[in-house]
Amino acid sequence: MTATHDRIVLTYGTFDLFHPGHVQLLKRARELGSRLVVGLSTDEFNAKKGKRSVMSFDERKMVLESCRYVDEVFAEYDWSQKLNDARRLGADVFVMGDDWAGKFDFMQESCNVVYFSRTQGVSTTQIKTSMQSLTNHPVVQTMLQFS
Ligand code: C2G
Repeated sequence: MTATHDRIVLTYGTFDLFHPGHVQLLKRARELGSRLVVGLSTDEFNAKKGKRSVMSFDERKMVLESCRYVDEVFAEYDWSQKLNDARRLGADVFVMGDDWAGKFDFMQESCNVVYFSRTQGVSTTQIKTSMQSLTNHPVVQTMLQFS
């Protein structure tokens, strides 16, 4: 087993509206090795996932690359690329939040699979909903009419 200080960790996601749940996942993933590589979902792949991100791929990539726990970001464009990515990158550990528990066990063919518990109370969906209720507020509606 590669020592922690040499381990490459791999994870994937959309990371839209970057929030503490994302940070916590990336922090814990990075602690498992010396290098964390992230497959970032392209806008086209998100459409396949039935997701539409607020921020574009380039914007999400810029934010992710600014995160102290992330060493490299590459494009995730399909469900089928993970094993090839792991081999290409020499990944020792594959990490996802446990909303994906069991879904990527096939990755054990190439690396250790770790599912971290999701951070409760925060999600991109919740942020979007809060923003929506703000813009629907009568005071904001009035302000928007005169802006
Ligand atoms: N996450 C978390 N806690 C939250 C929200 C997200 O731990 N409150 C984790 C998710 O479990 C995931 C990562 O943060 O491991 C990124 O979450 P998303 O951007 O929602 O990623 P997703 O759309 O689930 O894409 O091929 C895998 C997909 O690309 C995963």
